[in-house]
Amino acid sequence: QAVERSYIMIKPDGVQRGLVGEIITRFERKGFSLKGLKLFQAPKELAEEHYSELKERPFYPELVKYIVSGPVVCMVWEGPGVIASARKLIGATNPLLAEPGTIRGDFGIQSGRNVIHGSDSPDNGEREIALWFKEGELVEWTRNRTHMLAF
Ligand code: DAT
Ligand code: MG
Repeated sequence: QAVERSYIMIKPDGVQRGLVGEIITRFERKGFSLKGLKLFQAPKELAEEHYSELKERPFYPELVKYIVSGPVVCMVWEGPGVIASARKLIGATNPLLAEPGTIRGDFGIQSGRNVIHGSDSPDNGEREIALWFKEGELVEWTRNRTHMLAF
């Protein structure tokens, strides 16, 4: 599995509900490496750009309002296959349909308040990381995997 980076963001409802620690714990214990982390109040233009692919959807204006309604936690997680794996940890877009055991399945009931974002492809991951993080905000380090991996 190729080493990838995913842009993971705890949305304002996740922050307000006190789920930050719980969510970080799930990525940490899975074994991925945290490369960037910040609490951030997004400006409207950034939220619009982040979701620009959804511009024509009826829920787009509400979605942008929701993302800027309070601080978000921006993260970069790195590891083999992290894009697909993170989406599994996160669960389906609609929390009502998301499996129990996933973040959305455990903590939500509405698509419009689904707690967390995760990149859907390596290319989008890099696009989103460049959008949300400035040069110098990411830390280059290697997690010691001696006790985690068989090689
Ligand atoms: P995901 O976040 O699972 O990648 P997406 O990229 O299709 O889902 O949509 C981005 C966000 O837009 C999603 O997290 C919540 C919101 N959204 C999507 N579909 C919606 C809908 N039918 N009603 C309200 N919000 C929706
Ligand atoms: Mg998406």
